[in-house]
Amino acid sequence: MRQIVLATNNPGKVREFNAALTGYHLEIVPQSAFNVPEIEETGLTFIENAILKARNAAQYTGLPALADDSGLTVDALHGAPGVYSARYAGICADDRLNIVRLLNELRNTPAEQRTARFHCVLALLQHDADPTPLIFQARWEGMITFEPYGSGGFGYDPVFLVLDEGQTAAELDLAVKNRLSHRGQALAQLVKALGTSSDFWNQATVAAMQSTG
Ligand code: ITT
Repeated sequence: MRQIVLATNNPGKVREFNAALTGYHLEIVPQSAFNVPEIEETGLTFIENAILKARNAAQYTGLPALADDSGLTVDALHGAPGVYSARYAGICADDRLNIVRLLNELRNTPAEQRTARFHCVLALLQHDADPTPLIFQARWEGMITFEPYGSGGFGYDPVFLVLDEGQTAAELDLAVKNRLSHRGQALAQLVKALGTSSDFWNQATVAAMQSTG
């Protein structure tokens, strides 16, 4: 089993990674198992923040690290909340308060103008000084509803209407969400790339041997 530290403190993401990556000879260990300290997300792009988080976890654990930086962009809000999705209602915000703010910002926006999408960037670093991180990104189109529906998922899922399904992301089974979602699609790219790249693992092994002396 190849061990990778998952550089997230979001239990919703951990659930989705575990479900999507079972059966691939990867042992995905959340960074909480190593007490990795949280790093400030100072980037202006999902890519910068994903690399910051993966590098932090790789540095702390000496393991290859995978990070997910993701968020929602809403056309009527000129792309907000974007990279600030997790803290849209303030630094101490939770999912419920973020949704309250989003629905409030959109209170005068009619149904047809409520187009939005989730973005996911995955960054996989072999070690903390890896100059060639593997980056995978995907998006998932939808519309913002006028009120929340469903109790699954996390974040903005209860207000993210998936048009083809006629349901919000919070009403979908985890397996269905993982097949369609921004994260599921980015993970599928990652699995495909790792399946064809023994090089990644060879370099990660060398880096781990060097860091343990
Ligand atoms: P980590 O940085 O520890 O991974 P985080 O929640 O702070 O956790 P981000 O900075 O990437 O992660 O913020 C992503 C936010 O975007 C997340 O908190 C949700 O509000 C939203 N989001 C991302 N993916 C989502 C999904 O699949 N469903 C609903 N909301 C999602």
